[in-house]
This record gives sequence, structure tokens and C-alpha cells, in this order.
Amino acid sequence: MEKLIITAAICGAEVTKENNPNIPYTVREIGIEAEKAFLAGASIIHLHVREDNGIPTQDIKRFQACVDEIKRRCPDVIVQPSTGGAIGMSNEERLQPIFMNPPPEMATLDCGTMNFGGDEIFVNTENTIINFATEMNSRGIKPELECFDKGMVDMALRLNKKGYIKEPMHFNFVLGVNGGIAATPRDLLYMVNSIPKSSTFTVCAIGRHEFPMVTMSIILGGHARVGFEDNIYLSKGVLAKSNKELVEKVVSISKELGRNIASPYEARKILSLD
Ligand code: KMH
Ligand code: ZN
Repeated sequence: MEKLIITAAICGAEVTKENNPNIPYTVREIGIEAEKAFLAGASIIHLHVREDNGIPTQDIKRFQACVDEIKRRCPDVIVQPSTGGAIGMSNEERLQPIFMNPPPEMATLDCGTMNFGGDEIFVNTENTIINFATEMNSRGIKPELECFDKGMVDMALRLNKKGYIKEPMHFNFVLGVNGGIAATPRDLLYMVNSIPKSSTFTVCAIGRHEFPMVTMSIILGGHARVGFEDNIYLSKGVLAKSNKELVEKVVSISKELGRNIASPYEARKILSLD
């Protein structure tokens, strides 16, 4: 089977040091967490950034500072900025990291609107998705298609037919968000069976669902995303000290199952980034 690409979502926009004191906020903390995750086996860093006080921001200067710090520590790693940002941000705010120089190799493209727990709504209209995709295309940035529900897969396929999203497509199935598709084997299979064979996919899942769903992805030939953005626990009741521990756990599961881990160079080949 193809080698496993591990993405580390090291920070996110929602979790705080009150949830887990090891969540990185500062440029230095983000650089250190990225390097630890890379050394443990991650080839992609999915990146959100924060102000020093923990407030999420999509400010291009802050993104550039974090990317520079990550690349200084691990030049080979693939950095994948989020264009999802945090709930309530404007489209203009969210899109800023794709205007970095040089442009990132990848960025997330969220494929639909959904409830996000409580009163929160994560808004991605069809025109927003088309606009984000067009801007990414014009800069040679490969979108990772974030699908929190089956309808979002269908949206991506429709926009592929219309020429806005190019092949080979790369999906990330986000399971178990309060408002999206559940984190169950049946639902993951439904998502996987809905995409073209030429596509690649990664799986992430919220909280305790992270490792079971990622394990299923490893078995199915998909890829794996772990990290504080999705889950702050190493095991029941045990907070992870670093993203490194979460990456090490997925490396260990994958090796037990006979699947080796992709380097960034190999990840670029698998995802047709070069
Ligand atoms: N923070 C969430 C609202 C992405 O990175 O593109 C959206 C998110 C998806 O995390
Ligand atoms: Zn994210």
C-alpha cells in the first residue's frame, strides 16, 4: 500500500491553553510544535495561527512569521494554511494566507456551510468556495477539500465538473463535528465511496474519535490527520504534552498495520504537488 501521509493540525482556532496548556500560541511555540511533529513523522503541518494571547487571526504578517519559523526549523515540511480561520471571520480575512510570498503549496478549501455547535455557523456559500478555489488556482496552490458532510463532497464534485477544482483532487473528511457527519465506520465508508478513484483522502475526527477513524483510514488506504486542533488527549483523561505524542501514536498504529510513513518528498509525489 502507498505510504501514509501524516498531517499535524498543531493549533487550530478553537482550543485554548485552558483546555490544554500545551496549545501553541506564539510564533516560537508554533515553530517548536511543528518541528516536533515533523520529527515524529508528520510531512504536512496544517496551520492556524494566533496572537500571543491566543486569539485566532488570519493576519498575513503573522502567518508569514509562523511559516518562516517553521521553514527555518524544518525546511522540507509542507505547510498547509487554513482558509477556514475561525467562525465569524470574513472571507477577505480568511483568504489572507494564500497571498504569502512564495505562495503555500496547499491550503484548505472548506466545501460547505454547516452548524458548528451551539449558535455557531461556519459559512461557506457556493460563491465563496468558487472564489477561494479560483484564487488558489491562479497561484498554483493545491486545495485540500475539507468535507464535514456528504453534501460537501457533492459540492466539490460539482465544482470539479465545472472546472473550478482540478484533478487529482485531495479530500479531508472531517468527522464528528457537532453539525457534520458522525464519526462512525459506516459514515466514513460512505464518504470514501463517494469520491473518484483518482482522488486521495485524509481523515480526521474530533476528540475520542480521532484514533479509531484515522486507523480505519490507514486500513482503507487513506491518509491521517491528528493534532490539537481536533483532539487534545493522548488517551482517555490523559492530555497530550505535545502534538508529537499524537503523531507518534499514529506512526505506531500504522507500522503495526504494516504501512510505512511518507516523507515530505514522498507526500509531494503522492499528492502531485511537484
Ligand atoms: N476552524 C474551523 C471553523 C479549516 O482549517 O479550513 C474551520 C477549520 C477548517 O478549521
Ligand atoms: Zn483547520
